[in-house]
Amino acid sequence: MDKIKENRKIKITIIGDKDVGKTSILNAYLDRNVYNPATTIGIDFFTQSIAIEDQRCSVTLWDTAGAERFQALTQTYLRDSDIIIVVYDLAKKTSNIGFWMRQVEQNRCGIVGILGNKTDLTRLNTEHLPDILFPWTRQNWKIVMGKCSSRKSTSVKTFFRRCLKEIVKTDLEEPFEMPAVTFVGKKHENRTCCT
Ligand SMILES: Nc1nc2c(ncn2[C@@H]2O[C@H](COP(=O)(O)OP(=O)(O)OP(=O)(O)O)[C@@H](O)[C@H]2O)c(=O)[nH]1
Ligand SMILES: [Mg+2]
Repeated sequence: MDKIKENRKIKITIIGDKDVGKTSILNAYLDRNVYNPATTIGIDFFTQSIAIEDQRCSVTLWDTAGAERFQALTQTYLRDSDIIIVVYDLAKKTSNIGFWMRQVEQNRCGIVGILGNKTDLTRLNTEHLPDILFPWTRQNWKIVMGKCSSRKSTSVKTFFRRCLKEIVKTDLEEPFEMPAVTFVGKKHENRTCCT
């Protein structure tokens, strides 16, 4: 229970194709009113202090660039992430989630968020995501799925909160331990299989 009072450090990294809205989502989450951000070059980061349940959390948010030439750099920032959020564009026919999940699987992280952005536009994506995600569902992580629009900051905040709650919940889960086996009863010394 002492854990609850500590300041929990949480690293969130946001990835996905260029222009899906990663920076816009972070701007919405942090209440920064930037509507058309410049394309991300390399990497950006922001920090935030937030309370989830009774747990105080210092959150570092890493915003990566979707452009292909930055993919090696993005991979290095995925390391040690507690939460990786894969963003895709609901206004595009295909999501490219398979590609990003292959980047995710090379890292250990507790929570993977799959976030469809641009709900304010006409939805063109008709993919059945559970089928796409099926190869990864047996991994040792939790998948949190949701949709948002960076134009509607509450939708973004709700999704991030869901992911953060999962982390705090996981922290509180006691590790499973096999109970020590003790045999109670009379000792049968010199017993053989036939006696
Ligand atoms: N309609 C609408 N447009 C959005 C939304 N989110 C982002 N956009 C627009 O999509 C474009 C790309 O947004 P960014 O946030 O720069 O995308 P990004 O994923 O960070 O792109 P890179 O940094 O290049 O990887 C911009 O013109 C945004 O204004 C949304 O929810 N709705
Ligand atoms: Mg960006």
